[in-house]
Amino acid sequence: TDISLPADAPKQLLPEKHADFLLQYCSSQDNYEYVMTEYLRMSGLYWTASALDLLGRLPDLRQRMDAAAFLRDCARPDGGYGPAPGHDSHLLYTLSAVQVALLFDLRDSLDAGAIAGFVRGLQRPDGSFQGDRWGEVDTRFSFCALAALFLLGLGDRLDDLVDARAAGDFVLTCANWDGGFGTRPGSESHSGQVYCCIGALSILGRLHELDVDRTALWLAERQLASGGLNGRPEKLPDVCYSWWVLASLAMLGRLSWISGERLLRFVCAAQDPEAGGIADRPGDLCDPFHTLFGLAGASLLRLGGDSLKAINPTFCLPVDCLDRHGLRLPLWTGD
Ligand code: 3PZ
Ligand code: ZN
Repeated sequence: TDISLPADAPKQLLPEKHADFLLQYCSSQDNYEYVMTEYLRMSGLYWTASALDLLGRLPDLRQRMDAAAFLRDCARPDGGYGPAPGHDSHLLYTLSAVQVALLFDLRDSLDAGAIAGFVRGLQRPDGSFQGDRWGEVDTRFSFCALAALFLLGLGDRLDDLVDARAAGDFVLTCANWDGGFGTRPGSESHSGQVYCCIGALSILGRLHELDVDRTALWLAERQLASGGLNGRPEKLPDVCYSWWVLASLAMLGRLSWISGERLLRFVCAAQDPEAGGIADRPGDLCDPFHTLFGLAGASLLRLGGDSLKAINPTFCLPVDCLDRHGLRLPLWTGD
């Protein structure tokens, strides 16, 4: 289950094209209703802004929109954030809101205490997190909870705010025999879930408790002949998995376990050379989500020349953005 790259597909990264695509995307009504559809608009803004920042073009977006007003309108009385004004809060959009605030230098306008209270209220006795008051549990939410607290500058107070020990223990019980991780104990391994679990453990400083080589091997096996990576065995390659897998390997100090050149060729082939943007795979429709994760992957590989800023693998934010806010997570070398 793989694809072959079209012979006429682009072979170079086209950064200026992607900036045009992202800026254009936000101003087109049709697109706005598709991905920037209300139920995920806060995340859509994060994908777009983070990608533009990697390209050095965030000021263009800053000029066109009032991020401070949008954040204010999406804040909820429970301390969390919804995807758009009037929608319920959820950990997914709360993390996106904190990421947006950092990108736009609006951290001081957030009520860190209220957000921390919202996050704390979603932890369960076994250490897991539910995404909202309705109660679905998923390792994605463990990552969102810990990442939001860390990005608020509360990294050294995690133990006072939540049960950090139990949070890490829960994530570790979601490890599978194959080296991957699932949504809950015993569920099937998936690249996106592996990223969330490794990200959570990286924030907690507990990566050394993993069988690192077993996990890195499962991740490395995601690369197919096309150069692309899949989310689990027998599935098609997809550009967004280049991020989930690559960032996980970077956090484990095992980036060299896949071929960066072949992956970059796959990502380049998924670009639209006319309108800009990156799709899940060559020939498909481009969107800001795959554009961000394609660029972020290329940034981690350091093969795109000087056109991309360096990215932090745990938070998918430019390193200079984290530096500016004094946020530092010691990078683990994997041994
Ligand atoms: C996409 N979401 O549920 S979604 C997402 N997918 O909100 C955003 N790779 O229309 C965009 N597939 C495009 N712009 C797709 C985010 C999904 C992931 C779907 C997808 C990605 C292949 C089919 C889940 C972080 C946050 C959310 C997700 C993953 C990671 C869709 C479908 C789903 C969604 C949005 C639009 C096809 C963009
Ligand atoms: Zn995808």
